[in-house]
Amino acid sequence: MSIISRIFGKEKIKAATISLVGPPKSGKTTLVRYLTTGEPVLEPVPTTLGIDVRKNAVNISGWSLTAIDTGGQETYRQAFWELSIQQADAVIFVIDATVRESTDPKGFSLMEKQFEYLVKVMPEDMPLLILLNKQDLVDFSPMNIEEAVTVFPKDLLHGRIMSFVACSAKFGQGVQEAITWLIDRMNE
Ligand SMILES: Nc1nc2c(ncn2[C@@H]2O[C@H](COP(=O)(O)OP(=O)(O)OP(=O)(O)O)[C@@H](O)[C@H]2O)c(=O)[nH]1
Ligand SMILES: [Mg+2]
Repeated sequence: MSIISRIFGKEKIKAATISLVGPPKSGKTTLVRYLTTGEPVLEPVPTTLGIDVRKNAVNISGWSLTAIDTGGQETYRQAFWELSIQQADAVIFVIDATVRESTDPKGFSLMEKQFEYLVKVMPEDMPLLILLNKQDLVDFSPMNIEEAVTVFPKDLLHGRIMSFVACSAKFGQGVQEAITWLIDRMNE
């Protein structure tokens, strides 16, 4: 991992870059907004057109984390995901946990296809966090971790440094757990 350590005055701050990828409208930009403001994101955010490499940095537990927010549409996947991952120390794959094969077959198969692409282009030793987002939409019984484990092919996850976290980027539930997992991997 290419973690950069910098010295700011006497305090040592470690910096890392996190690539956010995943299907369109899964909540990547909402997550960035929640992380940078610490407030619920009640208004919809604009669709990401391409890649957003503005310095979306947050300081947590001695780390300065910069998010690269990547558009989820297929054209942006083809153009930017690999580039986004190449700049990163870890990847978060954000999914809308209410999208199931039975209720939204198109959305589900896009997610599967994009995940297969992701594991092809990301290094095997790069930490991968799969976020099961939109847990606040309880009326849709969003996928929990138990179900997600059956959805993601085991052979694609085998040997990877990875985890699932259920969250709501909109309200922040589970976000702390997600970031803690990533920081723990960085500290290793
Ligand atoms: N209920 C709920 N809605 C969410 C959550 N996260 C995102 N959304 C909504 O989902 C929609 C899409 O969110 P974005 O953050 O723009 O999704 P994205 O993954 O960045 O989408 P692209 O930029 O197109 O790839 C918006 O209307 C958000 O308000 C969540 O945790 N819960
Ligand atoms: Mg976006």
